Amino acid sequence: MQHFTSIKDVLDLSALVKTAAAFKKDSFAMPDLGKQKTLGMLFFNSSLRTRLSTQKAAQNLGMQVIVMNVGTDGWALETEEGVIMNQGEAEHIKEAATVIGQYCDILGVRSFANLKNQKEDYEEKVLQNFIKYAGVPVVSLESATLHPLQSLTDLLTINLNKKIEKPKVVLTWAPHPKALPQAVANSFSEWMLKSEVEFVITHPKGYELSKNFTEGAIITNNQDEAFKNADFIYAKNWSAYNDYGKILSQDENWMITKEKMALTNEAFFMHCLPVRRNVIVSDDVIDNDKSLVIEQAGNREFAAQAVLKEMVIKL
Ligand code: SN0
Repeated sequence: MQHFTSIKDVLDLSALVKTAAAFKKDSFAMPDLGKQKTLGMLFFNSSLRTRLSTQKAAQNLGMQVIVMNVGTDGWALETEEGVIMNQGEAEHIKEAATVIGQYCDILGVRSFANLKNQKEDYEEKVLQNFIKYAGVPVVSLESATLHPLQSLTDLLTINLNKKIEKPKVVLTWAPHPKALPQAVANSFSEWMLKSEVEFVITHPKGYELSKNFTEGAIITNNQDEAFKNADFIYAKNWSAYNDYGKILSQDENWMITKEKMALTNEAFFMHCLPVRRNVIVSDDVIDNDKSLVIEQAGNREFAAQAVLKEMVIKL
């Protein structure tokens, strides 16, 4: 694996999930694989799980890790070609990425959608510029449109908990006070469509995701209908894709409650975190023993370790 920015970079999905599961059993199985290799991690946005789990994963493989919150500590970066830089941005991404690339062997980048310009976000300008100029393999730590480390974790978590060969997995939109990116939902959909699951997406009208990531999924605006016979409920808020970045509904009837979960086949509850309690999900659901959110977050370490392993052996 050279770069890891979407499921398209994965040659053998089931082998990658198996590697992650093996690291969960023995995370120090390859303590020297990444010896004298450096992982750099750049955060343009906040992070808790991604930052700590990826750092831990790299250290399990014997890598060195350097981390920078570029969004707050770095110079504001210009991404346009040929502009006169007499505004706020102090440094062009061309120099920044090329310089940072000299300090590391693998570079992780987190850069959320700005939710103002659909075309710019979906072109993945920041991520693509790092791939172009850093000169080292790049791993997405959540980009404008995708969050593949999260999705690999989610698939691992589903596989470790499923009771039947082909479980029904439902991605459901849930309300949120802020406009959030589509990245987690896009990515989850893309990964589920390549996995042994029956995959259903449910959301209010207007919250259709980009077809590029959802082609082949069963999509319904009826949440109760979607929940019938579900084995896994994966909740996530996202802002509208077509009416780009807009909040079209805050309908609290879409919150995941005990009553909603009673419609399912005793489904597990999943969310990538951070989660707004009693907005996305009620306390009694997230605190119930069917909630996988803590295990899911724990699995982030092993998913990241599997990806870094594949990247390190290609260096
Ligand atoms: C991010 C998102 O993409 O939705 C990261 C998820 C892993 N979530 C948020 O930004 C939540 C922020 C909030 O205020 O609840």
